[in-house]
Amino acid sequence: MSDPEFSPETIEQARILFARPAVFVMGATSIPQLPPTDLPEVTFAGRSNVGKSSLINALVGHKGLARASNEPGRTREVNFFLVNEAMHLVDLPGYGWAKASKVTTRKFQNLGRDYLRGRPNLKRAYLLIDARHGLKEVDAEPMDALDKAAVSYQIVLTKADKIKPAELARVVEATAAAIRKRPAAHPVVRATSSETGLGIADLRAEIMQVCEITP
Ligand SMILES: Nc1nc2c(ncn2[C@@H]2O[C@H](COP(=O)(O)OP(=O)(O)OP(=O)(O)O)[C@@H](O)[C@H]2O)c(=O)[nH]1
Ligand SMILES: [Mg+2]
Repeated sequence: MSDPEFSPETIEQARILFARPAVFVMGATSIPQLPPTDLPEVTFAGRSNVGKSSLINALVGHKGLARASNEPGRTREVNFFLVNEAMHLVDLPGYGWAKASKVTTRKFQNLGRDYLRGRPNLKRAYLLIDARHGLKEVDAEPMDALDKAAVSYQIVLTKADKIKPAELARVVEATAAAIRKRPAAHPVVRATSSETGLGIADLRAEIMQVCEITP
């Protein structure tokens, strides 16, 4: 089902944009290593294992681009992927990774937090939430930080294929209600599945627009 907010033309332009080769640029383990801020970028943040890397792969139609894995804590760097030489998709390490040592977890989380606060070219942060679980306490901290830093963010529900459509609709609604008073949160909650492709075409169109890419 397509989102009425994007015309068929926009959806098609975005499909073509994301069909162009996407390349891995670099993985930064510290703030000074981050690439220059001359291109627009969007980033994907969220709990470990929520499906950040898989979503990037679904967007660019390339299963092996961002490394995804069942083992939480797979992504340990701030990874930059260049699309059409025009914008970056940024894969962040996950938070709430229980298996890692406290020190390691802190290091990734601080890196993610510093990245989110320090990128003037960051057009939007997508905060990924597992559709089966909805918002959890662990998600409040990043939302507080994004609200405080006035970084525009939007909730994307992942793994929507794992629940029934009626349940998905309920989670979308409950999530939208829960973020209503958050100043930096975009009111629209998107539902996606990297497995079935649900919501991916609309997300491509939105990213194309927020990055102001013109065909
Ligand atoms: N069924 C289903 N499984 C998914 C979906 N997205 C991701 N997964 C699975 O969830 C697991 C975690 O996915 P990743 O993309 O590695 O998650 P991540 O958020 O990048 O995890 P970290 O890098 O550890 O923070 C993998 O086994 C994926 O195959 C989805 O839309 N549907
Ligand atoms: Mg990952």
